[in-house]
Amino acid sequence: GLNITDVQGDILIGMKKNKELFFFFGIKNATDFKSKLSSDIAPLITPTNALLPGSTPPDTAVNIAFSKTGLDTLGVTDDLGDISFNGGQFTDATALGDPGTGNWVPGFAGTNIHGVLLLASGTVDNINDELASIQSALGDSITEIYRLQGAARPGDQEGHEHFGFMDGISQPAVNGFTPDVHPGQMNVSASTILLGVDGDNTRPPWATGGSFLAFRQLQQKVPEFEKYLVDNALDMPGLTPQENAELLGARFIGRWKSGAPIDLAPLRDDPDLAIDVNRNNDFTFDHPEIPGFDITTNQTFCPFSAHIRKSRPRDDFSPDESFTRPIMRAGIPYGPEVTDDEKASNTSSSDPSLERGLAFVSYQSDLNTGFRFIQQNWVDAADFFFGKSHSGECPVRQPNQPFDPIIGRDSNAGSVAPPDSDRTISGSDPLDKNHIFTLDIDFVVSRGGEYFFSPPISALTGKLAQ
Ligand code: N7H
Repeated sequence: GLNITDVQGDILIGMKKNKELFFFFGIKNATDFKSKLSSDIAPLITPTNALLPGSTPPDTAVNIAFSKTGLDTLGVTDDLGDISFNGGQFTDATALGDPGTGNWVPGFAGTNIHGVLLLASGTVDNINDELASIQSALGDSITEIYRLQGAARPGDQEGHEHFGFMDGISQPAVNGFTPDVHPGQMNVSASTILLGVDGDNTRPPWATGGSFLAFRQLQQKVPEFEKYLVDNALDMPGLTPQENAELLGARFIGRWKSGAPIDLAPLRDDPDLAIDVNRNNDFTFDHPEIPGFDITTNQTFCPFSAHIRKSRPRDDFSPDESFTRPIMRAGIPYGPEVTDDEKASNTSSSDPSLERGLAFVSYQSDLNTGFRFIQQNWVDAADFFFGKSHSGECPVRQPNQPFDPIIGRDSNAGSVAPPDSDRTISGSDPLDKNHIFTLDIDFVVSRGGEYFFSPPISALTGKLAQ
């Protein structure tokens, strides 16, 4: 079985607090750091079992993870078996579809970040207290490079990301860990998330139970997104203009703001469906109940380009999702609510203190088959799904092939076609699948990030402290 007492808490279950701080640091003195890591930090790290229902979670949950240059600095040079981790995210920017690194937060540019502390609590005060005691323990052995404060959105928007959509609904069920599996959840081997388990003998033994953490700071242009939906509202008879704008947004994501999947509620939101865990994930994009329904051409329920379909194609790999790319998502929104001025001008403020978005976190045992694969080969790839181009079987990118309108970029990945700066998609209009939407603005802007290894807790007093 899995030794979950040794697995950091954020990986399988998530620290799930209202506030979460990401504190990125460089290691200045490896010898001092190692000794403090073992004596002072390791005891603070929150294991999975402490977050299970029925246990009393700490006021502030703490996790820690290291970049490749961080492990190198500690003298830990074992190959963990992940090329993307070894290269770091900065060199990966173009491959991920970022238009260069000009928009990157300076701290992420390069390979200076050695590690990240993740602190989660109900209040920022708790987090700051915990951070202060960690910093006083580590003293001059580390230096702060950057910090990002995440927070759940207020009031009834709690759990919703900044565009207004409920997040965190669909997560893989990990065999041997997830207690009750809900219909539609992807069943995966623990080895897709954790290193060294379920027959994976390709990693150093000390890394068993660890996981790679992909961090991305993804800015969201909320007023611009809202305006785009209004300006390009659909034309479904019987719906108000407002409902037609909402419908377009739902078809961009694949779920309504409530979380109800459009594959089951194609025309109108269904709040009861949204909160019913036995139904809100129980769909495949196929509709055998409808005579003649063809999953390879029919987009009336869910467009091929919808964010949740691009990132988890379900029965598009029919019949059994055999080609799965599971990731555990553990992100949190950051930044304030949209201000009245921004609303009135339909424009995001350039004031850095008003930047908002998603502090994206995903865990996987191999970045190149997890986050990176999804972003590069599915989300950014206009010619995915295979054979589902709208304009015929065309190896060259056509202007109407489907990007993910939320996070898709033309990185030219796996495609023979040149990158296209005007993102154009079709399939989003249920009345006319050839209706082309020109996404003349990026609703999500990458501010960069880094790849980390979240080690098993035993390594903090063992391998990493030696
Ligand atoms: Fe996505 N959003 O609000 O638009 N995402 N995501 N994501 N995402 C999901 O089903 C969003 C991003 C996945 O199993 C939902 O839990 C935003 C990246 C995957 O059916 C919503 C951003 C990557 C799923 C959003 C963003 C993914 C998923 C529905 C960036 C990976 C599960 C809630 C700012 C490369 C799919 C849910 C499934 C769901 C949003 C980023 C992947 C609402 C705003 C970078 C695998």
